[in-house]
Formats: sequence, structure tokens, C-alpha cells
Amino acid sequence: MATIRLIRGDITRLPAEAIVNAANSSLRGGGGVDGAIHGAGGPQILRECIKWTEKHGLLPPGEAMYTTGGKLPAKYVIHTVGPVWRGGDNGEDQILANAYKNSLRLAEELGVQQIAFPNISTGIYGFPKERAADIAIRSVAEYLRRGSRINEVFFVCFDKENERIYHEKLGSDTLEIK
Ligand code: AR6
Repeated sequence: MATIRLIRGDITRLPAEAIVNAANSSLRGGGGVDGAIHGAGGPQILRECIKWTEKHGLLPPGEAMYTTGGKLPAKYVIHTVGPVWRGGDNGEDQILANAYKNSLRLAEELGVQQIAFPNISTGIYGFPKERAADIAIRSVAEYLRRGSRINEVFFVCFDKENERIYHEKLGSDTLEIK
């Protein structure tokens, strides 16, 4: 049994075992949730990202890697790269689905039971929010339905529009993280 929960707030404050970062391929930090995670988690996260890229190169869109949580309450940060929206005919949907599924797979390899996602690609990368929410919920539900050790998945909505969309689609209550 796994539960999907909608949460409104700042993912950096969530004491989940793993939180997901909507990073870019360079893994050198950026704006949005990426900036917030590196800012709150401290320099250890960036050090681990640099080490990883020195060994593996860029992180391709749709793939995932992990670091520790640094100073965050989360134990791990799973860094994934969503698609940049280019009109919808350039494989964006599949890349977004892969970002969710590969993050779940990695969380499972790490042995965690809880994972929290931001609304990947719906900020700076410009993916339409409604369409992204459908893909996010479908990808996670499909993954969980196949049977998984993960028993709790949080969708952490930072902006009001995403919160409204997820609330509509999940039909569940909103928990505020303070
Ligand atoms: N907690 C949870 N969600 C957040 C937070 C937060 N603290 N801050 C923003 N969001 P974005 P992208 C939401 O732009 O579209 C970076 O520069 C935000 O409201 O963070 O995947 C990277 O380095 C939105 O719904 O990520 C990349 O270059 C969602 O997070 C690029 O942005 C995603 O918005 C990635 O763009």
C-alpha cells in the first residue's frame, strides 16, 4: 500500500527520507527549487554534484542521480532533469515521465520508503502545469501499482496554481508545511 499526498509549501523543509530536485544537466545549481535546495542544504550537496559530473559528465534529461541531503532534514536529494518545454512535440512528455520513474527507481535502490517531488519542469522550464500534473500522477501511480517498497509519495506544490491543479486531480486534502 502506498499513499500519494499533496502538500503545499517549501520542499526544503520537508523531513521526507528523499526529496527530488528539479535540476539542470550541469548539476551546478540554478534558480527555482534547485536554488532553494542548494541554499538550504549547504555546500556539501554541490560538492557531491561536482564529484559526480567529474566522473559521469552531464546528467541527461529524464535521468536521476543522488547526493546526501547536507543540512536539509531529508536524508537524500535525488537530482533529476526535466524537459525544457518546446511546444510538446519534442519528446517532452516522455522525458518528464522518465524523470519521475527514474527518481522512484533510484529511491528504491537507496532503500527509502518516502519520496517528495516538486512539480518538475513547471517553473523555469515552462512545461504547462495541467499536462505536467497528469504525467506526474500517472507515472507515479503506474510505478507504485507494479509493487514497490516506497509507501509514501508527496507532491509538494509551491505555487497556488499547481496546488489547485493537484487538488483537483487527486481530490485529497492539503497539508501546509510551515
Ligand atoms: N519547494 C518546492 N517547490 C518549489 C520551490 C521550493 N522551495 N521553489 C520553486 N518550486 P523550477 P524547472 C516550484 O523553476 O521548471 C533551475 O534553474 C516551482 O513553483 O524550480 O524544472 C534549474 O537549475 C515550480 O512549480 O524548475 C534548471 O535550470 C517547480 O518548483 C531549471 O530551473 C519547478 O520549477 C529547471 O526548471
